[in-house]
Amino acid sequence: MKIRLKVVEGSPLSTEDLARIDGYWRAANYLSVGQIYLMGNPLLREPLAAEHVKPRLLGHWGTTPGLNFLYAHLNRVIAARGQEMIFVTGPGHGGPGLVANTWLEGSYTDVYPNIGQDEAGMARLFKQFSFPGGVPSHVAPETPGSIHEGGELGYSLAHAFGAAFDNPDLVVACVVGDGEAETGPLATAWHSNKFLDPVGDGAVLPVLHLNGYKIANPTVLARIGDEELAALMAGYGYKPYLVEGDDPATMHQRMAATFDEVFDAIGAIQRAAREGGSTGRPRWPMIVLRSPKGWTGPKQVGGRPVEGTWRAHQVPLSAARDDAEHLAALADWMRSYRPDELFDTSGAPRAEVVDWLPADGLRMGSNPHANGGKHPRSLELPEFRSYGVKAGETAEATRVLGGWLRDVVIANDAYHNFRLVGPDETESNRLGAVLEATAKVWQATVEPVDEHLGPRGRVMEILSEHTCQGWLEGYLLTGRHGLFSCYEAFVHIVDSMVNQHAKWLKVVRELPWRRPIPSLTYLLTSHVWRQDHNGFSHQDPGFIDHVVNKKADVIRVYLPPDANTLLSVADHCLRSRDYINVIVAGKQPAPTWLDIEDAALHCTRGLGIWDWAGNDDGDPDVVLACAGDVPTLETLAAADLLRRHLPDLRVRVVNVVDLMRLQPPSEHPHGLSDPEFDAIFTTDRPIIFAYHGYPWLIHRLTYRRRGHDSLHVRGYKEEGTTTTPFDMLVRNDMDRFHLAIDVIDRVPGLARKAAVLRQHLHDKLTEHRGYVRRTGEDLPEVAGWTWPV
Ligand SMILES: Cc1ncc(C[n+]2csc(CCOP(=O)(O)OP(=O)(O)O)c2C)c(N)n1
Ligand SMILES: [Mg+2]
Repeated sequence: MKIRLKVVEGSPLSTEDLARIDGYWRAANYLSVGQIYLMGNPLLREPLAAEHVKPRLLGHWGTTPGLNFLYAHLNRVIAARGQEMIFVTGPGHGGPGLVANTWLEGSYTDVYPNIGQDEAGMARLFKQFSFPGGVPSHVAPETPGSIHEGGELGYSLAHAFGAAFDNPDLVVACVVGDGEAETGPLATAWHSNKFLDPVGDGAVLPVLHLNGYKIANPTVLARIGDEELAALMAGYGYKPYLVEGDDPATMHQRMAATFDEVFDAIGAIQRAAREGGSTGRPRWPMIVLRSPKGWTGPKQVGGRPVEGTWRAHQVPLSAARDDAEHLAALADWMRSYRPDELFDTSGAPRAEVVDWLPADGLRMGSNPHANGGKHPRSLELPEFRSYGVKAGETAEATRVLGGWLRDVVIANDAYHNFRLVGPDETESNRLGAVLEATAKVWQATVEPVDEHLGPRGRVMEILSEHTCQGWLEGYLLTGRHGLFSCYEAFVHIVDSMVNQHAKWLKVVRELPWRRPIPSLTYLLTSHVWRQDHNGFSHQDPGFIDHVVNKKADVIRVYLPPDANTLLSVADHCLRSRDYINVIVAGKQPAPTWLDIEDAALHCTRGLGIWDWAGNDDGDPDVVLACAGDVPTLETLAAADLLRRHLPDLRVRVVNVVDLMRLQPPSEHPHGLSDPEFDAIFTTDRPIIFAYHGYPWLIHRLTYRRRGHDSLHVRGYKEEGTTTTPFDMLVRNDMDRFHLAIDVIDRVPGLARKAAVLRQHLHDKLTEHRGYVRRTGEDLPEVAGWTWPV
């Protein structure tokens, strides 16, 4: 079978419709160019002069006319069908286009009343763009209707699908840049169609914007020929359409005809699944829009072709302020849109340009889905205390959490507002209990050997951390809730996406019109200390270091030491909004230190003295601090050793759940005050801190504390391999024997007194090394150690 890009014939637009849509498109283009270049004379009512042109010309023209073209035609679809739709702009550098469209439709003025639909408003609209104190050049949080900045390319399609899940009435139109399509995250996001349920989910309409170029190069997809491109898209499971050309009138007819057919097709797929009981994976449509980069802009500048080439990417007439020829070309270019036909004497868009746009509730710039969700509701969270484990019992923390999450799924089943995402690790991470209540979504073929797969469900698994992250972000940005469970080492794959989401969250805090969204919560498990059968490649606790670089207002890091504290932390995180929560917790059998009430109290404090584990009587000789489940166990084992062998030594044990408590309150909203910190950690006693991750982070967080000079941190020093759990600790000097030696070395006067014990501890390490190499197991006294009751 020869696969082709389908071209739809037809001229559905009447002469009037054509004039309206073209007028609207010209207006959007005019306003886009105005934003890039002008700081005065917005309607060109006087001859364009150098002082009207911004001194720094910043922005991207090339992608913008194509975006405007699509926005105009989607408006036609929305108005004709009453279709709920949002617009995801992959090439987010086309910011002026989305600002122009939302201004034309009125959404912009709704949220920024000072940017009115008149000449003064237009002047401000132009000047503020890429201008100090103004708005960014991308489709940033400041842009109404946006859930996707598009600054870092690659995430549009995953975001679009995330927004469409559980929104059955919504269509997410997603423009994918042909350069963007070369990125790994975008390339794999096409597969999202195997996870979209035509019954319970909405639709995504991908439009591959094949303008042929990136910044200075052609794009791969523009140079492989239509046949290969069609085969690629068909291979991804889509039915590809082509809209190609550069003559505006012809292109308007083609686009309208194609959208008519494509939206009919989307409706037919949904009806067949929802009413006709059709099952099986639908072949959703996608569109290739092949139009010139910088369409309708200057054809040539300085004798070189610009329109339809990579030279149109940014600012084609870059010397418009200083060069008379560029200035004249800019004036000609802007006048080519015939602004007098588009704007009335007050500067408002003329009625015929905008009177056909969608009604208030359906404008893409003010669609509630893109601002906190249409029906946002908090999760129903079952009482986590009922899932607690008795103190002293051994439990697998994530398995305990899984039981609670199963019931979170059940409690919210009716609201379709909770999803768990992960790269095929739900069961490996011991959260499998959720599958008692729901399926793993899978629209592709199911074989008898498969378990728990179904066309719809709450669990989303694809071996692409990028796609998981993108889906979840899209889901959260449209007001729903979720959890990303991931191996600790591999969550680094989405470092960059986290950066972008953190930036988004920082900026929305300054935008009063943006509604809060549920937090992005990670459960990082299968962590560095327990990679018993995977070894070094799977050992990397650095994600915490990465996220703490972000704005403190946005970041929360939790290291619950046992199953009960994990329950409490997870409950807290799923209630929170506008944060990125990182929870690191183990999945291996481990002791439960606190009963559920104490766990809840401890988590509320964020860190605290475990008086039952120490004997300091208010005046410690040494503080043993710990953060993380494995470091906590080692610290308690060290405390036990010291108390048995050095009964006169006064030991204080401090456990840290909320890492950001270590920072001063001036740096993080969770920061402990200095007097509290000093009271707990002392200002002058040695602090031996066993930390889950790279030890330097603890220094970074505490460097201003008075007791910092006495702080000695043990953690992961990049010494990893496939070995026993305890050997991992020994290799990184964080085992109980090293911790006890650290105490002996640092408490003044102890070295001499405890010399024999020190020697004994060293001997233990020697014994350990021999034993693990001989037997492949940890010393029974180590593996079998429990807290003495
Ligand atoms: C991940 C990433 N890498 C590089 C860039 C720098 N960059 C900005 S725009 C662009 C070209 C984009 O081309 P395309 O997606 O085709 O967009 P359009 O042609 O519509 O401008 C590049 C490489 C980026 N923004 N993000
Ligand atoms: Mg391109």
